[in-house]
Amino acid sequence: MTSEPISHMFKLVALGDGAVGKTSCIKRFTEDSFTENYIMTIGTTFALKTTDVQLPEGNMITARVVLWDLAGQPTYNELRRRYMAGASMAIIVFDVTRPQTFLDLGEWYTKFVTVCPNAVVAVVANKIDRPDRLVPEEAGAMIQNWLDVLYYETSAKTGENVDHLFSELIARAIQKQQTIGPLSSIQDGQTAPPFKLP
Ligand SMILES: Nc1nc2c(ncn2[C@@H]2O[C@H](COP(=O)(O)OP(=O)(O)OP(=O)(O)O)[C@@H](O)[C@H]2O)c(=O)[nH]1
Ligand SMILES: [Mg+2]
Repeated sequence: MTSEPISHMFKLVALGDGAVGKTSCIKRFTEDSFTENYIMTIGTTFALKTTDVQLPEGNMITARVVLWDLAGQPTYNELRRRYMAGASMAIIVFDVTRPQTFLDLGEWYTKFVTVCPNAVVAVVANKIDRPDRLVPEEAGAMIQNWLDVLYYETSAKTGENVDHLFSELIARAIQKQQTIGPLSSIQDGQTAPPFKLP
């Protein structure tokens, strides 16, 4: 097992409806903390995280990730499109206690892959600690059949699965970059079919 110097810089964007837990997932991953109070993200913020990632062949790589946290409220649509450009990863988060946030996933996915067709996408079912869950786990299997995405169930509150989600996503982005070259060289606006081809 070898460790390479920091040579990988990635942009990750967090997408999904308002109050689903985008900021909370990022905060859990970057600071290992959680706040019960809802403080709506205004416009956009970002965080940095340097993390060691194990690739499938066993190599450890140190990746530096810039995590863009974009407000989920609809007012920021135009801003969001501009900030998605150049991302090699996205998490699209929904709240398992609010089915509408699940139904909106397809729209978020389409918006993202239109701007970043070669990025790696993870759908994140968040707030699984809540007893009033309405969207079942089976919905995740459906999403994976429909869309070309990874799927994770998380709780930013307890921390369940959050590190796992980000480290797998980053490992996939590194693998993809090794296969097709730097994702940032892909032109913005290039389109791809938003759904899996048969
Ligand atoms: N129980 C529980 N509450 C959570 C979880 N994740 C987030 N929350 C709560 O849900 C609310 C919204 O979380 P945020 O992280 O601010 O949501 P957001 O998606 O960033 O919202 P916008 O910035 O408005 O787009 C806050 O009150 C959080 O404390 C979770 O996993 N479990
Ligand atoms: Mg937020």
